[in-house]
Amino acid sequence: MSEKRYYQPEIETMPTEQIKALQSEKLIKQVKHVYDNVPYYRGLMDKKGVKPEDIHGIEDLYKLPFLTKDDLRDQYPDGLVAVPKSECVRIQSTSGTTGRRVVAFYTQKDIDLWEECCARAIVAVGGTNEDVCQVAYGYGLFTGGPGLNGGSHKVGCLTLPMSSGNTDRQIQFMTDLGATILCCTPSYAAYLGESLKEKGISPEQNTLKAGIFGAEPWTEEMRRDIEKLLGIKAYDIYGLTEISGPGVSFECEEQNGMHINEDHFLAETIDPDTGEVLPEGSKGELVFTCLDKEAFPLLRYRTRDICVLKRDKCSCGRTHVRMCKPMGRSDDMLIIRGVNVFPSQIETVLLNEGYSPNYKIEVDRVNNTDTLDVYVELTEGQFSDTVKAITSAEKSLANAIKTMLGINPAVHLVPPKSIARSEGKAVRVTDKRKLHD
Ligand code: DLL
Repeated sequence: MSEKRYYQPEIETMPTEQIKALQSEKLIKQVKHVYDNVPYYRGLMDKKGVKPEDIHGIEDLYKLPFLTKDDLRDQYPDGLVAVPKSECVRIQSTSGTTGRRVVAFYTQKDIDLWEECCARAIVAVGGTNEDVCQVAYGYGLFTGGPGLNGGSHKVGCLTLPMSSGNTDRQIQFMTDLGATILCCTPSYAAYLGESLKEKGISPEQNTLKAGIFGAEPWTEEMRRDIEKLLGIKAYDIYGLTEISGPGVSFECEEQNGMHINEDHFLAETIDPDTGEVLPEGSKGELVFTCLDKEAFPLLRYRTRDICVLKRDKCSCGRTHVRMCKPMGRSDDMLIIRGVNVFPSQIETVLLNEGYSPNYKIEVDRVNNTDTLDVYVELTEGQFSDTVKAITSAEKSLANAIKTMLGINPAVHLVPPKSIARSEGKAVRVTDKRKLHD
């Protein structure tokens, strides 16, 4: 891209000292807002002996207590909401089961700021009102579709709200309406690329120029594959429901780390074991404080994503700190086909269905699609069944897991004592995908 483009140039290129001053000013107000309106967080602050008056700027951030996903589950559905319900206009929610879901609330202003973050990401890949933006992230509770849809409107692109799946229709609309920017998960982008190839549509024949891909880990190799398959530049975008959704950070033309929208989200990295704040440049767990959010203003939220922050100058001209691709998680959450999965959810189903807790989970990526295999040991009593009975038991267990997770596993019932026992902690999950470099 020759000409440098920003959606909000004065903010995106603001000198670091100025951003920090802005963050301090917002933090002081936000802590007071949360303390006054969220009894649960007020309780955490009181327990730690910290009052809003103790926060004079971002240098005091470390005094505030952390929030974790457990706090969010504990306060399900609305214990962390900081404004009257009458001021909320939307909820979004994480993938996962009812008990595990996190419900995020938004005021109209929250939605506007979130969409602006997505608009910054679209403009960063060269998007203008001349573009046709095909949004193939899921719509509904998932933040991917609604977030990029809103960003695309703000930029003035012609928006194709395709949602995920139905590949033939995606290809038809992409071709007939001349889509230039594609937004979806990287695995779906790769799948779409393969499907185009099968239909004999070459990368030169499609109208796409850029893609905005995120919501799951992907490698540099996968980026190169997608770029080749679709004949585009493929950009990363990061975010999480708890903090708003996609657009917490996004890649610029340098494709070298994602700029965090620092005017809205204050980022730290911490040691996941001790909670100690690490200097920028060290690998640690990413923690976010929402500086502007009204309805669901999480302070020091532990994302469990492990990554490195870097503040060296970026030649795109943006000054906001960059994060590397997440390098893993400090909990056991897996992201399979875009769905957040905890191994304990699978264990719950097995036990409910009368199986032993001797199982193993294998995740892989075949032809750019995630696979989930669950191996479950039968007891001596269960094993005397016929092959027909076992096959039907596998099917019904697969259905039960699908109901819990929303994704289809391959279930393999295996003979008693055939799954290796571990001497220490059970190692139940093998993730064969190479998800980061
Ligand atoms: O995945 C929001 C999103 C939608 C981001 C569309 C980008 C594009 P959740 O479902 O709440 O929200 O999942 C959040 O997904 O904590 C990371 O572990 C992971 N994740 C998100 N983006 C990336 C990425 C959306 N670019 C969780 N690379 C986060 C690696 C990502 N992991």
